[in-house]
Amino acid sequence: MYQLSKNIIDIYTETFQLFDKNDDGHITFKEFYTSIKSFIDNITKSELEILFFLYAKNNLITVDDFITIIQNNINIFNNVSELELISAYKVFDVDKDGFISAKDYKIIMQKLGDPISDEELKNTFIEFGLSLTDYIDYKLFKYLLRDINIH
Ligand SMILES: [Ca+2]
Ligand SMILES: [Ca+2]
Repeated sequence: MYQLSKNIIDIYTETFQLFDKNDDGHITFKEFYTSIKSFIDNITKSELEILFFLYAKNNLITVDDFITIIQNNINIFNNVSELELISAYKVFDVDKDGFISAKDYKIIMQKLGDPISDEELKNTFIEFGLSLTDYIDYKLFKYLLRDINIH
């Protein structure tokens, strides 16, 4: 059910779109810095500047550059799997209220090309130990994905 491996590019693309605050298809250093800082407190501005300027063309990062950065520099971030999990969690939380509702979950499965019916949605939530009015919080999300290899 969690076919993140074949959809990882989609997830990175969605993450890129979160970074791209003004939706112009490019990430500026300011957007890059603000977004990465929201994931990782202890990364310094100069570390991010180096990363940015290594990959940026004309001081901008495209979605392809962004995917390359994540894939090539995954170990720059101390806790990369956490970064990926948080990115994925933010993508799943479609309405950005901090929790993944049944509605969010259904929308994201459709976006990922694996649409589920209301019945399947209900059964999935039951498998998670939840009812349809419950939310998947970050802790549960992490637990659910703990054995999934997302590379
Ligand atoms: Ca932008
Ligand atoms: Ca939500």
